[in-house]
Amino acid sequence: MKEQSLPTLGEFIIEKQMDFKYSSGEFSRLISCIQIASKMVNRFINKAGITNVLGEAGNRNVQGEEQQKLDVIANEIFINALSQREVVCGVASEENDDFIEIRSGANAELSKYVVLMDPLDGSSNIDVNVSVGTIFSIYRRITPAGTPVQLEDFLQKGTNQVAAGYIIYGSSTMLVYTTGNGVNGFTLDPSLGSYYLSNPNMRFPEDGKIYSINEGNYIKFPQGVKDYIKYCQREEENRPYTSRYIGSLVADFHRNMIKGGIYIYPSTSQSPRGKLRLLYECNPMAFLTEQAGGKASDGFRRILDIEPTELHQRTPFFCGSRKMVEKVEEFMRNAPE
Ligand code: AHM
Ligand code: MG
Repeated sequence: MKEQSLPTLGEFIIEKQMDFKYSSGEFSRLISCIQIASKMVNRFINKAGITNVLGEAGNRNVQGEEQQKLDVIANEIFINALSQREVVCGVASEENDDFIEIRSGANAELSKYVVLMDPLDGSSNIDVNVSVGTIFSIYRRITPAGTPVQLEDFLQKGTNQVAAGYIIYGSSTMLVYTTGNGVNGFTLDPSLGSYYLSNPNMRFPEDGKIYSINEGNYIKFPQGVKDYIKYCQREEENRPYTSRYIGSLVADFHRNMIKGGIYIYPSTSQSPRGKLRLLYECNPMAFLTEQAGGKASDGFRRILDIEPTELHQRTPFFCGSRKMVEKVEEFMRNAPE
């Protein structure tokens, strides 16, 4: 079979940079840096079963969750790559209580970008050879360049994002990102070590037939979500829908974007604000969703409009094909208190 000669991610970044007359190349370096770190993480994940990197690391993160060894490794790889290359002035991560100020070299304080990330999402799937992912969100700092980065630089509304994306470590590894001009997906050719533009201009189908939710929690869901699940299961028109839940947000999202579907992690009676974190899980996924023609909400309002107050803040999350999200919002609105 003749191989296609697709553009590499590196070529794509250079081409896009040339669209901006006064671009300094700083943003391009930042995306390149994420690309390199993702390949290092990919290498660890691919060899996980034969090296001693599976299992728990023996400590808990700020949200009280047990850290896996690979959570810690991925976190270190991304933070080191970003700080050593001096492409950002600060990083916030799911795995660190506080944001990290980066000012290791002469130019570092001049960087205008901050990154928020979940270095390895889908922790429960790490040890069992099921897809996991990295999620990242990029903002321009608000405080002046050259001064130490502040919490307010990270607590920005999702609408302020300059770029967002994810890496899915799946049956193949892909990097998918947006800078606000649509969503593009790149597949890693492991033999060449390069990402190639395999999925240009990715779009959510307007409607879909897949719903992704942890139904084991059914009894704790709000009435609107319970009603929507029953709607999905009813034999009517093009239903029942298919239920697919991997338990890795990135993987469930990726499949739904390609095939059409909805991902839901609602509030529960035990966790009224849901499980997923606004700043480095929901906002980047919401930005990608909207850029791909889908919709992302907390059941009532747009995710990207939420004014954050805490670094590790949680929110209920409904995202995917536009018509499906609108339907569940209708159930949420009409549900009795
Ligand atoms: P994590 O950041 O600790 O991995 O948690 C986030 C993950 C998502 O990827 C996934 O969709 C969800 O948690 C699964 O949670 P649950 O096991 O409660 O269904
Ligand atoms: Mg996570």
